[in-house]
Amino acid sequence: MNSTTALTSAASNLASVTVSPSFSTTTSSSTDNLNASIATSSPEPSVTDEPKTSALTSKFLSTTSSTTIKEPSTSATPSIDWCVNTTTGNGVTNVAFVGEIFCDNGWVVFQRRFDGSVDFQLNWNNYSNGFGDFSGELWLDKVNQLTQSKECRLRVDLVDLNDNFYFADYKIYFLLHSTFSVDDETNLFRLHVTGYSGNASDALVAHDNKAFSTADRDNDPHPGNYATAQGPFWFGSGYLAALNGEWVPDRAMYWAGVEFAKEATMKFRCD
Ligand SMILES: [Ca+2]
Repeated sequence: MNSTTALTSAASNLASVTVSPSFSTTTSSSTDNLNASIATSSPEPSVTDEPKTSALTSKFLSTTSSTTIKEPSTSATPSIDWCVNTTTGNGVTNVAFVGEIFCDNGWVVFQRRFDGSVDFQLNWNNYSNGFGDFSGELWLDKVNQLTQSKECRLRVDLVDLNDNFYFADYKIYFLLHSTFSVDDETNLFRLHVTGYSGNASDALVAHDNKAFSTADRDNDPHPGNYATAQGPFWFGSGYLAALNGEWVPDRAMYWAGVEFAKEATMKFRCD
């Protein structure tokens, strides 16, 4: 095979596995809930917001108020990251078809735990709708919608009990093929992740292509339900990570190789 043939073949293979956008053609109950929440939430600070939103507003006021918010098109543009509307890639921004998201240096944060102030042992509908708040611990819904239309990568940051920092970055793949996505609710928020690098461990290799389970929704192939004791996560017949466990001081978040973490952040970026 000469080089031209090889390139042609490689391009053909890439095309054959390209994920086609699906969020725009999918309507689910969670999408309806999202639309409902969008209708009642404003991207602009409001003094009438409830306390936790006020804290959020206060913390990020300097970022959001100095930023000219551009409304992105509802049709995704492959070269624009979801956090492009913040001048620094930090703080709260608005994505037209899902509402507010929280950006950390260009990454969309969808799970963050550091003090146990939010109960993560919650049910399916809680995870489907999201919970917590941008200034504290949170679980963001919308991940399936944001990761269906672009090439996205995942990063997990962990701090263990001795203050050692670990990360797992899922980004290495042929060309720009996506290394992270989450299916929609009808497909049980199934996780797709590959391309590990980092100093933690490739714990999520055991969770790739697994459905999400909660205590009230057992979607794992295990005879029991791992989510009952380990907290909601993408479980298979075994597990190497469980980052949404019930908060027992110092033991809420498990990651093979790190063992227990006291802080965890899961975030993604799409290009
Ligand atoms: Ca099961």
